[in-house]
Amino acid sequence: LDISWYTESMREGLPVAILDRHRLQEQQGDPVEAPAFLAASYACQRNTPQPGHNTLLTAALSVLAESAELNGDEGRGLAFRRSEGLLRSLDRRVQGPAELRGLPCLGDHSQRVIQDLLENGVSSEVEETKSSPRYRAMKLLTGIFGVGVKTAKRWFTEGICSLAQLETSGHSLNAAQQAGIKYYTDLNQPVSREEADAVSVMVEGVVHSVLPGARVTLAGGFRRGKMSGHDVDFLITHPDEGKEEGLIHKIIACLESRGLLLYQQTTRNTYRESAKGAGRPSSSMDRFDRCFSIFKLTNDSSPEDTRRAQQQDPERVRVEADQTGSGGRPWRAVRVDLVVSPISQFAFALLGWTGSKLFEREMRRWAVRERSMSLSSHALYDRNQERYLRASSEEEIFAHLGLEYVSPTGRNA
Ligand code: DCT
Ligand code: MG
Repeated sequence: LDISWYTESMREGLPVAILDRHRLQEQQGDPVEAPAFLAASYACQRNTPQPGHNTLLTAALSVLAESAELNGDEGRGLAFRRSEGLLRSLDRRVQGPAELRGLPCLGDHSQRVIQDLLENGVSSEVEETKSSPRYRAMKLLTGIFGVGVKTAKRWFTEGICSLAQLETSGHSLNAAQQAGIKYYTDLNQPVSREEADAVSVMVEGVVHSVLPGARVTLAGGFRRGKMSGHDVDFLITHPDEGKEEGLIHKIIACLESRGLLLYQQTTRNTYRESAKGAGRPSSSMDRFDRCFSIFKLTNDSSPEDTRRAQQQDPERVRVEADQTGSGGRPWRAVRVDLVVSPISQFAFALLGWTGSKLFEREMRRWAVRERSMSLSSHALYDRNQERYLRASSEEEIFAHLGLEYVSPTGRNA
């Protein structure tokens, strides 16, 4: 098998053609050295389960990607994320570097790291990164809700490496950052699947009480089958277009009246279809009515308990949520994102909010480069036909893009 041709074809996204050629060569009796793995070049063409069969490699590449992202080096971060995504999609454990020959997405740097890991079980670069003061400080500072890379970088340059140093620095913090400091420990502890289910019951109870018939869908990592996450993402809609208008404010008011919110910041929908078509494919996810919030989740709120409590007496949930108390307090803070979409955009919103970030990014890249289309979490625009393509399910969006459907649990690139 001609590896350079194979790699080239993968880059073009033609795995089927390769398999055909492979079959043809076999029929003609050519000696064929079967590659150890076959993988298409775009993450959205692959099935990527969680956590995959190569967690030693993917965890290491994820550290390097994160370190690059924390340095503000997006390009380098993306290269490591692509390698990480490719390795997670492989259907068995990689035995040695030779098996990776010809695979797409693996740059020289990633390959060196992988070789180190496969040969020595550890990569000195990854270990050095993890223990570097800069990486540790940037991780700590961006771990504060409301603090992005730019702010953290500025603080780090001023010598701030800890929460204590930040607090004595005299910097004035905005409301989000103040909440971020207040609930720092809770918000940096992963949210479990069970906690996400308990939050789902709370959100469903509130949404249905303010707008019967509205639909609540768990999105983000939990929809992809992850067992833990940094937050819980919900997408909310109503089958009658227009009924969802103003819904976010009613939800927030109800959550607040029940004492379930520790912090919330709501942003208004600013999305309008343009007659001239979608502009640059947008990666910004903030054009829906959206609420970034911190929920107060009581310790005993298993999904069943919460459901029963709400059915019997919604007030009980409120009263319990009010029992604060330092140390051994009966609740924890959990990050929750609520997004409201009109039903006409729901399939796009669901696709966008299910992720992973790399999967979404690759889908948008595929759309532009391979189909001359712009995909966002609001719409799909065909630049050749100069019109929007409608879809009422994720399956239809994949079909418009000429992609084989990948179920949410396969989108963990
Ligand atoms: N998203 C995206 N691009 C971004 C941010 C988010 O496409 N820049 C999408 C993909 C996932 C979804 O929004 C929710 O975002 P997160 O909660 O950050 O991601 P997650 O996959 O749910 O990760 P976690 O499990 O850690 O919450
Ligand atoms: Mg999430």
